[in-house]
Amino acid sequence: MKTTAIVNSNIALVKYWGKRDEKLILPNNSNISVAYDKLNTITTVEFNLDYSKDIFILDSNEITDGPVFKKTTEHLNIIRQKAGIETRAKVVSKNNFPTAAGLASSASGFSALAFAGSKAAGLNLDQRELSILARLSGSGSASRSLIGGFAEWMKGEKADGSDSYAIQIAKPDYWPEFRIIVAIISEARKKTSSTDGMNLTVKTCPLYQGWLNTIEQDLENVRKGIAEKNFTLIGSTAEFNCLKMHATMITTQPSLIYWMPETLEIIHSVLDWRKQGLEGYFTIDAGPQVKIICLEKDVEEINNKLCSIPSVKKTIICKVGKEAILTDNHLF
Ligand code: 2P0
Repeated sequence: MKTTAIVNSNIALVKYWGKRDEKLILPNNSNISVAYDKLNTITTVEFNLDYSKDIFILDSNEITDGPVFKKTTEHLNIIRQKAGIETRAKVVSKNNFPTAAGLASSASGFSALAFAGSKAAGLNLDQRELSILARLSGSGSASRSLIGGFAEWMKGEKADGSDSYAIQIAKPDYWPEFRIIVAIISEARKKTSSTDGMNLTVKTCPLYQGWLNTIEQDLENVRKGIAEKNFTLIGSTAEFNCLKMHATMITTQPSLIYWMPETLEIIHSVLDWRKQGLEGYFTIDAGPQVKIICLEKDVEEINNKLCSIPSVKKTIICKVGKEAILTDNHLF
């Protein structure tokens, strides 16, 4: 009854921002991501009659209350119900990158919980069922993280969410030259969670409908860009999509400004470098970090330039990551 999963985090090229169903975590729009090979969560889950309550240890700290604890126990309840057991669990989880700082820790974290938890409970779910379970954990982007490679989370049409799950649209080794550079400028936790932020945007942002109106075009461009390995099409679409999402965040009431001055400094630098012929495109999630996508031929030059910006604390150069795996290297 003890299982350990390793799941890569992911970065969206077409973002998920807003839900059509808050309880089932169903998105207003389909979205496409690529897995990071170097950012991951490792999670061990054990169901054991010796435990009188669920225990959750994240990055060496025991969590006993708050939204993350609530989501974790609720997710364990879903797994218990599916497996027909009532046993309590111990969950130990570690991220190899800063938690809740805009690097999609909830995506890999809840995905790893779904994968390790369902196996530990004796369930043998296929990829579609796992993607749905990961989404129900309370983090929509978790549905994409198990998949690896390039993944599309289809918004689906059904009220019960049975057609809302992620599929792989290109394998991890499909595009060996594809790179994502993560520039870390702050390791502070964000002030407004994605869940709260996107709900506020849907309720109060006057530009939100405009965001939804242009999504299909962005999805089409990114799918085409992947199929044809047209990097310019993917990069320019992803950058534009990110700016549109942030436009809705900024015009939410009260305003959600995830950028810091250093974020803008990198944005301007990437735009300048591109004018000089260095092809990188930025994308930013619900946090201050900037991720730059580029091809192998330019990665060293872009990374050197990034590292020469004083506010960049460190960079992590990633290739396209693989699907989730199970391991016998348990955390306890
Ligand atoms: C994404 N983000 O597509 C977008 C871009 C953040 C900005 O998915 O409410 O933690 O738990 O479903 O999955 C982060 O949102 O939010 C996210 P919930 P989640 O990657």
